[in-house]
Amino acid sequence: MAVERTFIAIKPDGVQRGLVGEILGRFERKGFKLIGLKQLTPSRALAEQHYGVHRERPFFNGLVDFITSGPVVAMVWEGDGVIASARQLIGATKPLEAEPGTIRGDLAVNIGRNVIHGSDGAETAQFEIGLWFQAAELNDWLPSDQVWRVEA
Ligand code: D4T
Repeated sequence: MAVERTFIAIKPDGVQRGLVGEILGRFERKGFKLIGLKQLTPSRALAEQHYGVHRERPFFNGLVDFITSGPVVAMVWEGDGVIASARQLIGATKPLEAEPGTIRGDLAVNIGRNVIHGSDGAETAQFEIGLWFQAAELNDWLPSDQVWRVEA
């Protein structure tokens, strides 16, 4: 399994509800490596680019209004198969259909307030990391316990 990077964002509802530590902890406990982390209130331009694929959808304006309404915690996580694994940790887009044990399954109800975003594929991850982070904001570091970790 290749080492990948993915973009994860805790949306304004997750920040307002005090879920940042809970969500970060799930990624840490899973064993992924935090490469970049910052809090920002996204500009409308950033949000419209991020959700560009949904531009024609009826929920687009509401989605952009929401994601720009307050602080978002933006992150880059690295690890074996992290893109698909993060989507599993996050759970289905509709929180009522998300499995218990997933972030949305445990912590959300409404599709318009589903707490967290995660890149849905390798190309999207590359695009979103570049959109939200400068290269200098990402830290390539070696965990001190790396020596006993196994290759997948
Ligand atoms: P994000 O992109 O936020 O991680 O969500 P998903 O990848 O799980 O789902 P998505 O791209 O299909 O939807 C993006 C974003 O739009 C909101 N949404 C979606 C909404 O408010 N109403 C809708 O009908 C849909 C399909 C929720 C997530």
